[in-house]
Amino acid sequence: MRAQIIAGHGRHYLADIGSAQPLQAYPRSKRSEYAVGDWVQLERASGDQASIVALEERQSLLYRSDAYRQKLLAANLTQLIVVLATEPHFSEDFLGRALTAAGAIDLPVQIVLNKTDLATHLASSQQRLAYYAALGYPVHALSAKTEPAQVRDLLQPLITRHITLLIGQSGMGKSSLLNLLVPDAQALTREISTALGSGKHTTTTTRLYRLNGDTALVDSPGFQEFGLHHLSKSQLEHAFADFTPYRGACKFHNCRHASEPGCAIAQAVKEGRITPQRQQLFGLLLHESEVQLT
Ligand SMILES: Nc1nc2c(ncn2[C@@H]2O[C@H](COP(=O)(O)OP(=O)(O)O)[C@@H](O)[C@H]2O)c(=O)[nH]1
Ligand SMILES: [Mg+2]
Ligand SMILES: [Zn+2]
Repeated sequence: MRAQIIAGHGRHYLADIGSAQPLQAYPRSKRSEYAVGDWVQLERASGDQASIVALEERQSLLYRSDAYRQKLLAANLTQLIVVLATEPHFSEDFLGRALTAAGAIDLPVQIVLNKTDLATHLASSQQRLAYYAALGYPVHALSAKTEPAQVRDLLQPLITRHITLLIGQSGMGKSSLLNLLVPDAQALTREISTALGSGKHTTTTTRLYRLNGDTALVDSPGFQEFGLHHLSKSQLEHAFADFTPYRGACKFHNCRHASEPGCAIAQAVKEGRITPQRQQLFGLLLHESEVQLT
């Protein structure tokens, strides 16, 4: 029977088979790891228990990694929404890493700037995002708290017929947006936590909420480290949209775009066309990609 993984906790997964109650699903092989969003084949054991016997080919897989291992974020996504806020101050390092992870697998990204009602840092936040808007990332400024109806009207068409991952540092408003878009999200969240026995770990679990047949939202927990050790230099270059106009323009073909003579990226930074933060992030990510301890 075909099912979709909607949550997981250790080696214990919840699989949606379309009917009311998801099944408790366990991998057959010790080594298998599944991501929320994966389509699998189940064999029912007893009651609501099932074994996962096969994994369907993934259309996409988003993950982060440190030097030791990969951490699957979600599979079969068609879009990423990065949720930022005017307060607390959002990290451009986090935003850049999310854009890079998505860009490396050609996953479209939308940026949401939440909490526009907190006016003190609104203008500066929008200014920080203007650079990304100019790169072609759609930026939507909104307030989940004070304008829920407008937010629903704005986001609903953007997520329809998409499998969208909401990603962001904690406190930015992911759950608030989810609650606006998924009417029974809180009840569903409780059901999932109960079914997984992960009550204490609700904030560390990624969950998929199906809105209808071809629309779903995936809520992810905030996490501290967004490592991208798995990306190669050429994948990084591919994911940096602001580097694209300068491809092949550096003097040395193996240029690291730091301080080499004749670097077209360094020149663009000097002329104010690329921000120094983006050049620094590239250097950091390139360094990570070279630290392979496995
Ligand atoms: N002022 C203001 N607060 C908001 C807004 N959206 C969410 N919050 C608050 O920000 C905090 C974090 O929101 P939450 O949705 O839990 O963020 P998450 O950690 O990203 O899931 C909560 O106290 C929310 O009530 C907003 O538009 N304006
Ligand atoms: Mg949350
Ligand atoms: Zn260069």
